[in-house]
Amino acid sequence: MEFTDLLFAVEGGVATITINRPKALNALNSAVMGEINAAITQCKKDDAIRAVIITGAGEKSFVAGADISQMATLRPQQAMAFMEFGIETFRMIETLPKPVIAAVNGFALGGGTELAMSCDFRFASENARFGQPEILIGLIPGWGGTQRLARLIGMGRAKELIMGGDQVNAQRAYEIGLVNKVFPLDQLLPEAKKFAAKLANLPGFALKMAKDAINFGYDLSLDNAMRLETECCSQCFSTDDQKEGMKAFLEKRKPVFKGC
Ligand code: CO8
Repeated sequence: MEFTDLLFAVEGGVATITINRPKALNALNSAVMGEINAAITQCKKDDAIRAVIITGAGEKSFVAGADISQMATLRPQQAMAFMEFGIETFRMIETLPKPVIAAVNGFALGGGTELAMSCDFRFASENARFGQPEILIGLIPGWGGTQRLARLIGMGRAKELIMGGDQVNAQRAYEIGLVNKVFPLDQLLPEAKKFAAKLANLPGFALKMAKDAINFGYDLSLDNAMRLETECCSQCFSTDDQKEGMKAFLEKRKPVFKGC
């Protein structure tokens, strides 16, 4: 696939999507959002892709937010259309039937934090900074930030970031559960790739079921969520990988998973 503002590479079952507008600190305009949407669609369609990494070009920024120069003159209906497309695209990432890692290499502000939160895992470089500074430009988050941030770090801390507009560094983001791991910048992508390669070789259907049970069970009652877990877990028994995993355990050997 040909992209203008993204780099898209697939190696060893892992797709790496690099947002590539470093002069604008990888800010997301509608063209970039369209390309992210297309790249995620490709990741969904291609069975050879079993894990995805999303990162930003350069050493300074993952994504510095939605493109303010594009947003400045939007009328409410245009703003709503831009928001709805972003919501749809980030939801595609969140519900992609494959694991997605955000490798956050610097600023992840506004739409950058929102993009990272739509991924399953957030790995951050030591120079990463997170925040929802929309309030400082007379807005609130519009790509899911009010909801995903509160779910990830709790209402009180989410309100502090969203209503106060403060940023947090990588270490603080780790402490409040916003990121999974922190690495020196030069180790970030290698570590993300190592983890993605590990995921790419795990039973793919079971990974999808785990993701579905967590994502779709989260807002259900405990009883209904347990029911969903039962369904997701029982479906794993229809796969070759489940048979192979258990057989290999009993035969005291390493399993060879096929991803089905
Ligand atoms: N949009 C457009 N351009 C940007 C953005 C952005 N979000 N962020 C940085 N840039 C551009 C700058 O304008 C500058 O361009 P130029 O060189 O042409 O002047 C270039 O990137 C470099 O930026 P700085 O010179 O400002 O670099 P600094 O190191 O001094 O500062 C910061 C870096 C702190 C990241 C600073 O650039 C900044 O504060 N950026 C804006 C961060 C922000 O407010 N993000 C939130 C945006 S709103 C949002 O994401 C809402 C999402 C939901 C939207 C719904 C849509 C309708």
